Amino acid sequence: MRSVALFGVLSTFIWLPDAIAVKSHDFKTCSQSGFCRRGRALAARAEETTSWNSPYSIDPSSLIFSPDEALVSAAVKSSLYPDIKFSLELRIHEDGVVRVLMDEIDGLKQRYNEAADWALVSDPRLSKTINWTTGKKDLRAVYGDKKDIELVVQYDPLRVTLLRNKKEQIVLNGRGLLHMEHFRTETAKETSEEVASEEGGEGQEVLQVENVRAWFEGDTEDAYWSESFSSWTDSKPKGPESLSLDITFPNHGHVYGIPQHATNLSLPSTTGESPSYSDPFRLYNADVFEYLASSPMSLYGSIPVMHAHSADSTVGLFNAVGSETWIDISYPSEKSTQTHWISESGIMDISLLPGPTPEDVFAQYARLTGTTALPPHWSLGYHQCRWNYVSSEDVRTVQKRFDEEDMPVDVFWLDIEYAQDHKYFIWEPKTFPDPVEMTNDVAANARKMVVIVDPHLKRTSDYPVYQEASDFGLLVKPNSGEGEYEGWCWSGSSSWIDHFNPASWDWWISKFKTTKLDSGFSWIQSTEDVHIWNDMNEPSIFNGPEITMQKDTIHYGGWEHRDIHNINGMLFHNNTAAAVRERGDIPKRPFVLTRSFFAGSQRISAMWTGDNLGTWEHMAVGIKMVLANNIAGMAFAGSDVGGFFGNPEPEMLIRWYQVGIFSPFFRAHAHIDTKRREPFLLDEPYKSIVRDLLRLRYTMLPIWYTAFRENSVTGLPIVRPHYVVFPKDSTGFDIDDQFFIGSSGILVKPVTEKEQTEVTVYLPEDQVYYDYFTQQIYRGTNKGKHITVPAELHQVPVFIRGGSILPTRERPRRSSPLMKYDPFTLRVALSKSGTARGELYLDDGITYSHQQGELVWREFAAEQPSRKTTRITNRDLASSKPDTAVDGVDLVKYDPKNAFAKDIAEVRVEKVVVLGLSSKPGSVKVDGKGTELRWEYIPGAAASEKKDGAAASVLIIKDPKVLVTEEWAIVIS
Ligand code: NBV
Repeated sequence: MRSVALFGVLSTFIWLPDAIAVKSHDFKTCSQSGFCRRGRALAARAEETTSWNSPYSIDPSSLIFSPDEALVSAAVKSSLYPDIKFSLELRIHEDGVVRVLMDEIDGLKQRYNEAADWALVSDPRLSKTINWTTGKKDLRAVYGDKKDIELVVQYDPLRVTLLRNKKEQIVLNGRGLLHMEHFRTETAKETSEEVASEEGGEGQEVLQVENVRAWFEGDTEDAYWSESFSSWTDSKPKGPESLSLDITFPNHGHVYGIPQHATNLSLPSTTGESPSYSDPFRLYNADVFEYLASSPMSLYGSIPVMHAHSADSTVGLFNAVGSETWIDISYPSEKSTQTHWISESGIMDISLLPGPTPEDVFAQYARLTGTTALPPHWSLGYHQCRWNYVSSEDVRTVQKRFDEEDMPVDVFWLDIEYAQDHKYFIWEPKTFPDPVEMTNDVAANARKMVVIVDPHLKRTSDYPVYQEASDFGLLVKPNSGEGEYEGWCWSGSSSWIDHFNPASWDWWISKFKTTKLDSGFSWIQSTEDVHIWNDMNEPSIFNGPEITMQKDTIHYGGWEHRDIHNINGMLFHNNTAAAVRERGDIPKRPFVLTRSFFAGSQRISAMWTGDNLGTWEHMAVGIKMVLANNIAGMAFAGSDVGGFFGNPEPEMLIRWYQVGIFSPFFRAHAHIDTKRREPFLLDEPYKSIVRDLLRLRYTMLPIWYTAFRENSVTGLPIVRPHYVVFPKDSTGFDIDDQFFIGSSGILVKPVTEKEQTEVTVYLPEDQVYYDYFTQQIYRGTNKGKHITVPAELHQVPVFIRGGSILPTRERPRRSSPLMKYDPFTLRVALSKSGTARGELYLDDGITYSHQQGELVWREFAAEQPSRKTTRITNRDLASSKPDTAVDGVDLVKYDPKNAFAKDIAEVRVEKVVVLGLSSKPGSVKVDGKGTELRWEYIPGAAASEKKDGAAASVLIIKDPKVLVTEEWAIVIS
């Protein structure tokens, strides 16, 4: 066993900037993981053999169709093991998604089959319009509105192909790498050999079978029955049970997704020349100390969802698997992608998302696993964190300093040192003698606190949370299946709650109650203004293999940790979020930040990219990681601003704030050994630059919140890479350093390199783009175009796509709730043809009343009814889209005069700025009112202008006396 004390000391208190190095030896490579080795060896043998054929086939006589034909099942056999039975099931969903399930039947054991139960938001609705045609060689279904999708299930060898317009989109087992290792007994091989020699004549035949098996499976039983890594041995009581499957996209040259990895958005090949990408991408939630900025290694969370993209179409794939999974990617040509998925255990449960547009794929994935619940509005503000604010006085001082410097902030965070002996919930009385008063002082400025609750429970009887969990038998069990699993973490000797055990759910929820319970501990030392941070939930265990839990530990239902490892962190943060939501009289939206996550985590929590380094590379890769998480549905994402490790110089810190203000989740955080770096500590001019950046974030909160609403309904990402917005523009397919915010039309390219004074920005279309700050015009072309723009330290390149209307709130406030009644500014950025549109979504930002229709959702539009007239209108959107859901709840009760709308009835538009008018107007009036409005016109280029860098004309309409919640039209003529 490693030296626990030494690890603690090293990882906690020493950070050597010159010796940044991931401890690679702590984590397995594919060649150190038995099943990955076997999977890759299988692929290598297939590659070498021209006559390679998959041994798996369907018995056509076994096909059974459900009455409506949406579901078909069949018996599958492997020619290598004729006695072993497998089942295949295909389900076609209403939206065209195809779910492919395969399992071993009547095996010696049961494969883990509950991953989808945790990941899926509900039971998908099956199609009612499928008609299968059974042929001699295959089974086919043609479906879709245009009857352009075809699913072909070939019998022998088994192969599943999804086509659109006769073009192959996704092929399963096209390369014959499918291998579901059946359960066997350790002595099985010897027995067959014995039989062979005893039975003489038949011996030859048996040996031949053995040879064929060896040809397919290898002949060494490599790591079948136990496996060692470093000083640990995995007892593998179930023996081999891995699943290998090749998934090919014959007509798609780019794949994206499968977070979390520190890598490019367009995923690099893992089978090519690059020494950094010689291993497959790995999904095995892990606490990787000082992770590399470019690597296929695992990180804290896993979402097995992938997009495959070409200018023709986008398709997706969701693999509901909770065990360790490795994914090889190769690009046999510029236009095609091969992937090979190797999982340690679990059934096959793969959903093919037919697209054909990125929007469709997001919707299809959202129907499976859900969307981000609308978070509390304040959580889109700025979060100030550090390991650690050391006392309640420290918190008060930090708050005071923000206020003295007029810097907005919404949330102060407390890391593990608030807790006595790292017994979470229990305040250290010496440093935090008055937690409720402290929280109230923060709340007095309409701010919140977020406090960390890690999953390791100190094993001591004076810690009621541990003691209760132990008494109720809620803890994970060691491999014997008896007693309590014990490991080492911040709290020393610790145990972990088994959140797979339903009995733990209500109990965990009760721990967060802020009132006294009849029996048991509850957190009376907290208030409803305290929200929660779940860290270390991979789970991170200092003395465990790969810093996590032994795979043979036992969870509820007798499942091994190996089966559920990647799901484990999600259950913890989901139950925490339920607890935070339910602790008061009125359910309020919880904010829970999680480090570990899985498919479905988006429904309830935000994530961050863990312990990044204070380097430019990490700053840059953080953007790509946040984009990848957005692709995979986990949209409420961000990276530690400033870098967790290290002491960023002011230039780096400023650039990092420029990244942070454009991340869905915006938090500054720092390691305990770093120097204090709160923005108020900066010297001038840096301090003022950061103040302006913080204010810019707050100005744009309406845009962010509107993007969150859209994401919560459609699954469309909050930050969007180019291929999502311009799926036909192949130049954008590799771009991951600039992105759009929601549907707002904002394009951002943060600077992530030292000493930059200008940057190149790609404009993907023949449209005008306005510099957000200078209003200069840049004009893209149909083929796309690169422009170079200034990017001095105080400048972050932000553009408004012509045709957008941005609602902002420009009055500086201390925190976002204080902006509730502030007036709006509308920036109308006319398109080259003189039109524009934008949306604004608002609700109380705290409760669930929006699900009862208490909301305001407006559309602003600019049109040119005649050459000389521009009309800017505001109309209600919610009532014109009565079937539109928010948070998955239909707006059946929507009434434009709802309580929230009444509450903000007086909120007005204080300024309208129109960019790109072609000439000075003669008059500006509110339609139906005779009086001329106050306005000012600064002559400049029209939206149709093609000269880059020219300043656009700007019309500023001052206080037009129009309300946000009312219909009106402003006529410029
Ligand atoms: O709780 C301490 C840290 C936390 O600040 C950080 O954000 C987490 O990612 N935590 C990890 C544990 C130890 C890090 C070395």
